[in-house]
Amino acid sequence: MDASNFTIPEQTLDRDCTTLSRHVLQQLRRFDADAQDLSAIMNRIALAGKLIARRLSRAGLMADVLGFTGDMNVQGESVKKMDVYANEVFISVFKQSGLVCRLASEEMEKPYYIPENCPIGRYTLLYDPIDGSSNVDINLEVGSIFAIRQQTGTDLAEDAGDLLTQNGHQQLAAGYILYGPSTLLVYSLGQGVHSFILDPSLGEFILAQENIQIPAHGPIYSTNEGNFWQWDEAIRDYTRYVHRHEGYTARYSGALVGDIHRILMQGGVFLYPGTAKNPAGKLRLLYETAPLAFLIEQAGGKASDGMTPLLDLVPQKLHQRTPLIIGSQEDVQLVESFIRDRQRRQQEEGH
Ligand code: FDP
Repeated sequence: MDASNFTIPEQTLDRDCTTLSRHVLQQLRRFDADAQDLSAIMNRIALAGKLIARRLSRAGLMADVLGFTGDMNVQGESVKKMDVYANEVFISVFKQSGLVCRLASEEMEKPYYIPENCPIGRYTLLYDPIDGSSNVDINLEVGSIFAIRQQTGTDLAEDAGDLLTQNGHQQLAAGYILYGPSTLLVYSLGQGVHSFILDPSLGEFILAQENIQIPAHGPIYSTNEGNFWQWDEAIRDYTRYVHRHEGYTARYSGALVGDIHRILMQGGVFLYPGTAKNPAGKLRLLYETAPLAFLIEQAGGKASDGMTPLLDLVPQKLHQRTPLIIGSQEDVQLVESFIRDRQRRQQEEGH
């Protein structure tokens, strides 16, 4: 038999063996207890992703998966059954894991404490269990967003005060899981951005792409233009600009994770600016915008609230919202230039 026949299975095997936990250890280039912890935390996040993906794939066939619970969450939004399920999945995979001491999600008013993990697990998991939940009932893509932070202080008062002293640079890792035609996990430990695809036959996330770089400029602008008349004039000016110039195309799926993933791969900008009714916009700093900003910056992109780099923002409250302009360097800079111009003109006019 020709010896070259052996090279293909070897390559395939090598690829199939690069699982998420192995990749984390390779990235950290150490095997100490902290590295093992981070690898184990990522493994648990992956397990949560698998459980959520499994339920989503059968949602239409099972009772009590789709639709609303009838309750409102802490943000005043109607809660979907999938939001509750996914939130609890993250809690259950971390209970008795010895890994994280606190979990904070946009679905819970206060963090969920796991005191038995506290002497060992000094980490906090911040997450949005189902992002883009309006897509769940119509079988379109949704996502989960996560970030890992080191807990500082004892937090005996259980008010998570230390989270209100940290900016986004202090995230140890961040990423998202995209539940689309395949289930994709994209993460960064602060050393580049890497994607994994869930291989259902193995039940493992397998490395798909390492060191993803976002294009410096791209054609896509992604925003809910239904809010046009509620936006500040600067954002309206930017939107008029892309309408009048060639080379731009609009894409907006209603699920932030899906829209961000498209921009990560193809370039462009996602905008969720403030509106007249909600000047801070809709998206949450700790669970959505800071993790995504960490990831996109690691891929060579840029993220801001229009004025300040997103990762410099320190929340004043747990569920703080922030405007978000994120994506390719040049496209984010273009949006920011419209904001600065408008402010300069307002100052000149003495507003
Ligand atoms: P959803 O409320 O459906 O969970 O996270 C909030 C989010 O979705 C994003 O995923 C999405 O980009 C955005 O809100 C959609 O909001 P609008 O309907 O206001 O455009």
